[in-house]
Amino acid sequence: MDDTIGIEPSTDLGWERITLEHDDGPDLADAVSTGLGAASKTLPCHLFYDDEGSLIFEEICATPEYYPTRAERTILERDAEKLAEEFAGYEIVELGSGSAEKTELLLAAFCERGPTCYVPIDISSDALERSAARLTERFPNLSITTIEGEYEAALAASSARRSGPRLVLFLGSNIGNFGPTEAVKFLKRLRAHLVPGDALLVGVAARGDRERLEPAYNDAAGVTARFNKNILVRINRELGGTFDLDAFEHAAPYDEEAGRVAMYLVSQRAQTVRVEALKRSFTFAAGERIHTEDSYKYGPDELAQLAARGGFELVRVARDADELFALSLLRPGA
Ligand code: AVJ
Repeated sequence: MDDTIGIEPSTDLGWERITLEHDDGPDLADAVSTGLGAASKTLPCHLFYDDEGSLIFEEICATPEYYPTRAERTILERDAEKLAEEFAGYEIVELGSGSAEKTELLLAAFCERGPTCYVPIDISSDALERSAARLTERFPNLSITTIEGEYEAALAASSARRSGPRLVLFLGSNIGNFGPTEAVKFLKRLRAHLVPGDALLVGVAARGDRERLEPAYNDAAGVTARFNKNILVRINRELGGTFDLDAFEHAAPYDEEAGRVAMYLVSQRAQTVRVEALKRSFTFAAGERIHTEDSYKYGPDELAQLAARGGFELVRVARDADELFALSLLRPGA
């Protein structure tokens, strides 16, 4: 998994691409076979982010209901200068960089001060290509190493090539895909890639009202529903699946106690779906659900606790005026 399968020194100045193996082909087949074969059907949420899914996610961020992106942007706009001053000369590594539109606010402040290295990590090669093209064009003194791969393998690859102190960005509430136990485990593994002097900036949406959260994950224009169903589209295209997209409905209830929005695809009738590449069929009862994502909300205090258990010390927290979102600056603990 963590073998580098391609390093391509760029023809474009200051841009290098690293490609690691990740979930297409056999990995996708395995994930689907295991997930749909389970008593309680589930599919891992990273399957959303093929090239098409990454574009749909950008559409979600622009819907009036999905507030986390805008809330985080207001914090970054306000704090970019301060962060650039504090971390000038650090290499910036980003987990799940996507379009890197918010990161661009930070990079502008860093590049203003001097040459900057940026290492975006994502599983969508298109998202990496588009963002790197845009950023190298805008910032002549930015050097970029894109790493296509999953978080941990990509982090390992980035660690092997580190050139100095690093600021790791884990923005956009991506940590919310982990429940508390997995979040702590993930932070511990992340901690192992950092050294004293490095820093971690985590952005996460706080707990909130059902009235705000449920529409954010079930927008009126149906973009989130399309995003959710993109998993089925992928299975149909990449594995010869026969999912009827109209026979599944998107659902995203908020569990107030857990502080979690869970996304499901709900079978609208009893049905059997064939997945040719697996030589397997899956039966669904009417109302049976496929669990496709958890999106936990963590307030700053909760995040500080998770961070402490994961081996980090909280330096400070920045919040937007409505306290919908928090950016926590962490340092690896001793
Ligand atoms: C990218 C994981 C942060 O959980 O809010 C958005 C993904 N899913 N709408 C989130 C998502 C449905 C998003 N994260």
